[in-house]
Amino acid sequence: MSETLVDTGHAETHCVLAAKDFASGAHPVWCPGCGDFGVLAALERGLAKHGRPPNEVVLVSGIGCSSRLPGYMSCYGFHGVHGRALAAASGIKLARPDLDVITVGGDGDGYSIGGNHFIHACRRNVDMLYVVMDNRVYGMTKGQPSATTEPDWDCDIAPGGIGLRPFNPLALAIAAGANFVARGFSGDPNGLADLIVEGIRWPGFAFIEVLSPCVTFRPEQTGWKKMVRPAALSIEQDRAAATALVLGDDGYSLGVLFRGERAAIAPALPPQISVADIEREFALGA
Ligand SMILES: Cc1ncc(C[n+]2csc(CCOP(=O)(O)OP(=O)(O)O)c2C)c(N)n1
Ligand code: SF4
Repeated sequence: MSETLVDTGHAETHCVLAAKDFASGAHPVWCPGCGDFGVLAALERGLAKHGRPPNEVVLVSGIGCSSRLPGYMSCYGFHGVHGRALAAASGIKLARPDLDVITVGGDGDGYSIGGNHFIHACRRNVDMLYVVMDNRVYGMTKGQPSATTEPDWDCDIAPGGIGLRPFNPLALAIAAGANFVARGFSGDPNGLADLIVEGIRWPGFAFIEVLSPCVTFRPEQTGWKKMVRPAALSIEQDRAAATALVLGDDGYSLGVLFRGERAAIAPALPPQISVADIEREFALGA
């Protein structure tokens, strides 16, 4: 791996990398055919293309099949509690703005139990990337409806469907203040890798909603490959127009749907503090 230093305000290393440099070697326990395999491949390819070495990247997740992903990659990782990944990621980015921080997880983790944190992460606009593997179901706990499940999806826990309107994560992200909003598909790992590179580099909170089928509890989602298509339009700056665009969309348009330029929270590196400094601060009688 050859290295060059580029001037980005922080000391950032840029290298020639391959996707395999980000593979941990651990074999995923996901069901054969799970969409999350495609997202893993896209992250490995995207990070290699982005060019920062594994020791300058942190992957953060909550709980769920999709949230296992950091264990399958070679870089720093934080596997937290259910629905609280974005809080941990924000703290990591504020303490270490020199690192690239990427949060990954599922729709249950990010939109149901973590819905409040999602909205406020968009509002705070901390400079990081959030990738949600949306399969419109809680896969890990065997198939309960989530915040994005269709109202008429019939399952054991809700015969005939839950009858509730699913929420639209892209509209929510744009309205709450995210700076970059895109949709990808696990069946197109190269297209998703490009979105990941752009999302990492875009200043502020970047959100990529990924259609990632759960072949075990939602086998009909394998049909998504026939429904997805490139988005006809992408909106810059105008949040009202972008919200109207994503609300009017059928949910299968892929690509960057919105780019904004709200001021991002991207603090300078805090001063280095040693353990001795902290001990002095707390010394009794000092
Ligand atoms: C506080 C808490 N509540 C509930 C659970 C049980 N639980 C584990 S994973 C999960 C849902 C995961 O769904 P999703 O984020 O969509 O991920 P998927 O498994 O579909 O990838 C739930 C409810 C938990 N671990 N912690
Ligand atoms: S249960 Fe669904 S989400 Fe979980 S690994 Fe299997 S296919 Fe993937």
